[in-house]
Amino acid sequence: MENEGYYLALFDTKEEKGRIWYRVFAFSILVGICLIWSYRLNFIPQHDGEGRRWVWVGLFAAELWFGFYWLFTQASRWNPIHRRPFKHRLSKRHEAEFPGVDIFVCTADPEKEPLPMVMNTVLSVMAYDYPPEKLNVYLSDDAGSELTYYALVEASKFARHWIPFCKKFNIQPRSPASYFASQSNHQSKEVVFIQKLYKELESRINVSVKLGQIPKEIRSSIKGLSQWKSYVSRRDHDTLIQIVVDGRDPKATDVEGDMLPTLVYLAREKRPQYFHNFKAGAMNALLRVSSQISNGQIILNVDCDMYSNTSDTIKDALCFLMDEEKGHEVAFVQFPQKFHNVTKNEIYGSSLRVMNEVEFRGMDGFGGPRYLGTGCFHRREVLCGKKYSNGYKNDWNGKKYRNYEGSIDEVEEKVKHLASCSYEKNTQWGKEMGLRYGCVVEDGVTGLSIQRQGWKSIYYSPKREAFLGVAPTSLIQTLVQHKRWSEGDLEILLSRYSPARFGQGKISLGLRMVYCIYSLWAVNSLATLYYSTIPLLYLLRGIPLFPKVSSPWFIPFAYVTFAKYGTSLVEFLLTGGTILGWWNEQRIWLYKRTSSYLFALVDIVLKILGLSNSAFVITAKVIDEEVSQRYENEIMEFGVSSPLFTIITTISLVNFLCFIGMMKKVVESGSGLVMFLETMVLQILLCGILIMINWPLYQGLFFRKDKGKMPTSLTIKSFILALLICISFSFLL
Ligand SMILES: *[C@@H]1O[C@H](CO)[C@@H](O)[C@H](O)[C@H]1NC(C)=O
Ligand SMILES: CC(=O)N[C@H]1CO[C@H](CO)[C@@H](O)[C@@H]1O
Repeated sequence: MENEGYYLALFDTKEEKGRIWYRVFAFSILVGICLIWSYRLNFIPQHDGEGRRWVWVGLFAAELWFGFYWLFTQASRWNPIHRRPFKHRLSKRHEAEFPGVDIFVCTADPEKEPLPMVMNTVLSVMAYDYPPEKLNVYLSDDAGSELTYYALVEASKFARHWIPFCKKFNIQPRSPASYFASQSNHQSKEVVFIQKLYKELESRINVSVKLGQIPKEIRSSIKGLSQWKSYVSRRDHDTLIQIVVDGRDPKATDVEGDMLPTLVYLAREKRPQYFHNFKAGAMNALLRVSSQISNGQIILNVDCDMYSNTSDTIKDALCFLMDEEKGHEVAFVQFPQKFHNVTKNEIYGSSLRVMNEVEFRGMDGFGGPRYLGTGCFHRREVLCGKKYSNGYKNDWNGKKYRNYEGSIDEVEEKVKHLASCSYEKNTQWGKEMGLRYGCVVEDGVTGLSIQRQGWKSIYYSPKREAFLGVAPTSLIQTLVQHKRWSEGDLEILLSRYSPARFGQGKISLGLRMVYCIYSLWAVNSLATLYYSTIPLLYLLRGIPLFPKVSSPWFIPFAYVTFAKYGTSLVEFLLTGGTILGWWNEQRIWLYKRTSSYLFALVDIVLKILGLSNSAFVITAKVIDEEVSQRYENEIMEFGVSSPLFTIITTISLVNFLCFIGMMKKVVESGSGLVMFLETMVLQILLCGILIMINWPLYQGLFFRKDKGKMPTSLTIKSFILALLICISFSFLL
């Protein structure tokens, strides 16, 4: 019972059980790491035969690095928490004062981001269980494509049937494509009807995409197309804005006569001479334009591939933001980034399982997760630069929403300049207001700068996923995506918001350390590259770099390795993964570290030296049939030539040659065999494990015939490189 004066919170927070045991265990690993360091220090080779001393120092440096990096990863496991919202209490107490919610969907390229997918996302968020007069959906189209606009108009017509259908039968999920995919064959009349409408929508969109234009006979019936008259290219056009559904209009109803959410199409102005700041620029234009149309106090932004899988997510988020006691500290509520198309064993490790279920909970325990750029609810004020102050309270009642007056045309004309290229000149936009510019992971910087102003954030990962997107479906997509992420996160470390800077801002040490996990991804590449090649090359020459089995120093090496990988496996299984999935993830980590992160690091160094300027690459969400087939069968996709591949291939071939060399040694060693095994066992194991890890790569190099195999020219090039490395190493030193 809820009595006056007796306050029941809208959410609760639970600490994870068994934290103490975990801390003891982590401490034991730390002891092991220290022993490894002291082994390296105690046994530095005295005479510098065969460069062994320098190699030794290098190994020490790598182990030192791994040890410190491991410490950062422990910060995220120190204090994990779980959140639980109470929606029924929210509805009971606050139904009348629910705030306006503006939903931003960002798309940038109709070729890489298929229009039906984008429209499914839009439809799924329009169908939220939330008062429609308080719900507003904005589609930002950074390509300024007429076809995207046309698709949105068609989708809005379909929404008139779809939304009442969703509410009447309370169906989940509310993205039509995934709803129909989950239906069996026996369907009611209503489902058949609505599915037919959906198929028509889809085919209309696809026909226009195929034609490359809106069919002539339809053109005249679509409002607002005249705006495209002055359109030159996607990098050169006026602001294009159209209120597709005007939520104020009493005639804008669905087929049951209920109100519809406002729906707005926006393509901000683009000119070649102005830098557009990618998604951050688009979001800031949306923030300004929406403030003049709906001015919702809460902003949800999603990427265009990320549909809503649960219709009451808004209410979940509001529990955290509207809680009378703690809600006023919370700047944003972040939901995990999950994907609907990961296969069982996650061949590209793209479900980000441990990050989502372990590390972000740990961040939450220290004051809040980072902002991921999608699936996140913000307070508008905070996103627009409001600093936290003690005693801050949001007045949920006092705000007007939909505060525009005049006809649609007048409003559109009035807000156009807010999305113009020159608007931000000499303003705080991109600096203190809106999403912050100057970093390829604009979301990371923005979240951090909000936290630095004293705000908290909340991480909530519900059982039934709130948002589902599309994960990369080929190796190159994965590697490119991670190059961007690691590069951006390293930029954060070097920026003025850097988690390494003390003395300003108000975030805890723990949170800074967790941020560093990601910021240091790129730097990890060096130690990994070293560790996965040098010990093998020394194995080739029969020179030991690790303690022998019979030595007591062997124990810390064995313990740390087992404990670390054991924990990693257990974490992976506990968060719902499979053993093979874990194994696949180890491979992806190796590849990411030796290629994506290395390139990111080099790029950053070049940038610091003023020699390069990196660009935002959109990961394509379209894949052809064959690639899709291989993805579903969990066969690794190579297929293209890329320097990222050259490097992993070369390393894997060096590894292979070393393995052959080692086998030769074993065969030739005769009576020295036991001795050889005893002194070299860790290097042999390392070599063997890397061979197993690389197995799918060898298949792609030598055995496969399909189009997804490694291109022959790249294979030859890498083979020559690997041979040169091994030969020069054998002779020169
Ligand atoms: C998405 O929603 C559907 C329907 O509610 C549910 O069955 C499914 O498990 C959800 N997907 C995930 C990955 O949680
Ligand atoms: C875009 C894409 O790759 N979609 C695929 C995601 O995964 C599902 C099932 O695994 C496929 O059916 C989709 O084609």
